[in-house]
Amino acid sequence: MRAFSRRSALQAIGAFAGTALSPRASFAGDGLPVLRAAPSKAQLAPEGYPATPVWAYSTGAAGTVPGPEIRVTAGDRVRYRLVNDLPQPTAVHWHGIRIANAMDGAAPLTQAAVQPGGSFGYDFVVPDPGTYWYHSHNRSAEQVARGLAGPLIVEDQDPWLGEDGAATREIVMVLDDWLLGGDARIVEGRWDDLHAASHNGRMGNTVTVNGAAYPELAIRPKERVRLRIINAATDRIMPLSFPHLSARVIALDGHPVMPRDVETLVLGPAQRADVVIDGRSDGEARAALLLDPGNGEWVDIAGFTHSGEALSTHGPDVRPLPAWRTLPAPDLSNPQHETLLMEGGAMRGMQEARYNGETMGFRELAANGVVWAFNGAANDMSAPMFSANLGRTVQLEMTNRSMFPHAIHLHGHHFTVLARHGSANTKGDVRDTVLIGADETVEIAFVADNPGAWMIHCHMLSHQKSGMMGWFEVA
Ligand SMILES: [Cu+2]
Repeated sequence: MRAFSRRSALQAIGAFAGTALSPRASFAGDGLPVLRAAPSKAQLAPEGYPATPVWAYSTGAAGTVPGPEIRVTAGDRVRYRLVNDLPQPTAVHWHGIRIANAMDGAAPLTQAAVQPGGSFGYDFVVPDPGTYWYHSHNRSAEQVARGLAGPLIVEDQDPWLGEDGAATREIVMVLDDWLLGGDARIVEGRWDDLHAASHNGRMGNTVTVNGAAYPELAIRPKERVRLRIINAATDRIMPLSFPHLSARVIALDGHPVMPRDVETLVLGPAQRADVVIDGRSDGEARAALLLDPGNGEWVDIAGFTHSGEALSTHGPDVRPLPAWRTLPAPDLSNPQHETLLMEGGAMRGMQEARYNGETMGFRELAANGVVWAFNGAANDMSAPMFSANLGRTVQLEMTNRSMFPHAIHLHGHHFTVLARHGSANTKGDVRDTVLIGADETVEIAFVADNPGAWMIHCHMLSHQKSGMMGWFEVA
């Protein structure tokens, strides 16, 4: 999968450049800080290759990939005026935030996409701490692939960093997957590739961490660090491994879990994990972050280079994150039962499905760019898949009858995984995006406590585009 080889120049410690809110932030006429979406350039491939033309967010200076880090504290308001300087309509979705419906950015359901030259004011409160991200939610298979994504970090009101057993420092790691040609330009003209869409989606050939290929991150021996890892890829599932670093997961999709050892961390598109690592104590100078590109051959996508004095401020146990106090527990005594059936894709195509109000056969669907369906309908936005009364617990059984995994994302809510299904899920985990393997069924439950029209879709954006999208209503 590697288009570009690691070069020794990149091994230098400090090659990594983090993102931060620009001190030169600009403001719109209404006083909102500007979040601009515009063409830009980024050095995605190793030095020596040309910079890649991208579409990127900025809050003042030139656009970067990933977009500028937005960092707030739980309970804070986030306010931005999205200014669209792209050649296409766009909208921003604040992924995983249990947000007011009108601010969800899920075009065309919760707002009309913002036309080129236009703008839209986002103003919302973030209720829950955790690791989130923001990204384009219009033509997102193309717009996210072009770079429109950035980290959104919500700090807890209660302290954790620096406490007994916690980390002393954190590193945000936005992982992405780019399909680049030999000139380091994003491969064009394949946005409607039905072959890719009916398989695992549009796979890249260059994995970046914070917009750089093969960065080296500096840590100290024994140093305990919290990694906030975000899979911003459009379609790539990322199995990750952290040999020699005693990795333990402390949160998934922003929500705390009891710290647990992790050998292989599988992050589907849009999923996040907070992972505590301890720097090596064996005198070795480097540890790798490894990724399995799908063939079982683990590749080195970033390094942790150890230098300086050992920093041992902790025992073996990891301090759990403070619990959320904001999420109602599902009432499973009398839930509203709903089902989601996923069908289609290569090797097990659909006989027929409803699309645009018509029942179509396989060939006609494909001619319309459709190869997947939810409950027998493809991208049906005419009516909700189900409606729940405000405050009702919904128990949703999701069955994947296809040969490919899917990363199902519910907007506006976090849900509890009710049972262990497949290798990727653990009973009781609270998430906003769940991986469902081929021929697996996953049951989740959530309290429908957020009124509005909420999208539910596969976050493999090639799948979303080609049929795996719908919505549910809370009223
Ligand atoms: Cu999918």
